[in-house]
Amino acid sequence: MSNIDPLTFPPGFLWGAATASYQIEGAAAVDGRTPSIWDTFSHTPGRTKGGDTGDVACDHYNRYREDVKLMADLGLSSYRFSIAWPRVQPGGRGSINGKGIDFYQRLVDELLGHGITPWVTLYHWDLPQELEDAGGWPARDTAYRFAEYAALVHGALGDRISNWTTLNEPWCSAFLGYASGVHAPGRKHAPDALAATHHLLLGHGLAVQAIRAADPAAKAGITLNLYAISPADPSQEDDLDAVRRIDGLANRIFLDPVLRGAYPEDVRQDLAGVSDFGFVQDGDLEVVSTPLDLLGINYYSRHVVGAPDPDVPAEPYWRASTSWPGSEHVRFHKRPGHPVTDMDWEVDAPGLTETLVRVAREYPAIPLYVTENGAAYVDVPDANGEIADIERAEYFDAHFRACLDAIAQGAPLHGYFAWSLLDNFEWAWGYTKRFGLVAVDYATQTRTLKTSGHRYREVIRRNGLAE
Ligand code: PNW
Repeated sequence: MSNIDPLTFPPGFLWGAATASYQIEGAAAVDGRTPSIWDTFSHTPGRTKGGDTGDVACDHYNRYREDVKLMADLGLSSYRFSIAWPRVQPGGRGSINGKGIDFYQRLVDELLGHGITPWVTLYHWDLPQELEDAGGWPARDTAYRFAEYAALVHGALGDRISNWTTLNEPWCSAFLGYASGVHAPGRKHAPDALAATHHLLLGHGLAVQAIRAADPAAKAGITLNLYAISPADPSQEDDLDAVRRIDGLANRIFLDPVLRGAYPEDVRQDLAGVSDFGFVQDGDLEVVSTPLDLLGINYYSRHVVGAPDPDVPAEPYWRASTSWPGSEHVRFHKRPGHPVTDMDWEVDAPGLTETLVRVAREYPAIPLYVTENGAAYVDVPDANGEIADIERAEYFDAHFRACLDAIAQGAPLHGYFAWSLLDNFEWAWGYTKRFGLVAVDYATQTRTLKTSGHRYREVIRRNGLAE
């Protein structure tokens, strides 16, 4: 895929924006929806910033028409959203809930009516609470329940949707959900995180098979949050080994089983004291590695890691050792003077190029999509109520360039989804972190396109960058 003009994307490049059900929908208890693990978690005191919940969020359930209009104004070619499992199959078992699926029917029709391709994620973290009560992802049965749910949704929407993503970021579901417990369901038992990893991937494979059985032409994939990783000091053996370990737990523990059909041997050894991987049954890895049509990559930042260092300051949760079983002695570093976003994540656009090129070189050929990329910053409206979010606009611009660099180096990148269309419920951070191209005033539910949104519209219009 070589480009004549180095600032132009390949013809047909997909330009999108992404959201997730629990982060935007609200309407948590209407039309038969039952609680998900995120309802339970966010309603448990002390779990989210300020006790924020997704009860109302962006009220997208009631305002989706207005939101689709915003997408059309931006010129999006695609919209990535997720389906709330407890809305369409309350409790995670049994038949489809007509009122719940009807919302997605209306949303999809609205998108298609505006020429926007729906890009569906089946699971963006809102597991029905009943399934968590029955064991959650550490229980093998949840994988079968997920495949059944996938088949139900496909049966209802398969005639109008061709792109299916099974899971969003299983690393977060497994490690933040069951090891460090900073995400729902908030459990803190490292062996469970490994069992959850396997059952998420098994559920993914089973779901792909169910969708393919119903429609051989359906396109199916998974979205992983991948990281560029580098050593604090490349001359130190210990730091290089820390890179190997964190790359193993963040990237390869998902990429290898899904794209190569095996868990990485070194990762299994690192984890020997945590889990014997006894949950892997004969035939599972064939299911997990069911061939895919595409891989979604969510990229935000780089991890810089090294051997333990008593001078390295205390860790924020996503660098906390509890999120990285088997790598407890690794230290995550913050490079002095390096720019960070409001999440305290380092801005590292070359890491996106590196990640895309690495996947293209090291794994079997598969079309790649950036399914999330974006930045939280504190937005300050000016006197006219406009939000001149220059830092976010520059973050996006740098990452568009990183995509072009990856394409120039041969990565088969076919699309890019900005995270996020709207400011929304940022999980454990509640409403305190804003990622939107569109600002949301939660008191009035007023939407305002930010400067980054205006600039994104120009990029989409040109299918490239201005200079
Ligand atoms: C992703 N971490 O979450 C999710 O897919 C989105 O729902 C979310 O809003 C977005 O990125 C921004 O956070 C992540 O701690 C949450 O490493 C936490 C981590 C990574 C991704």
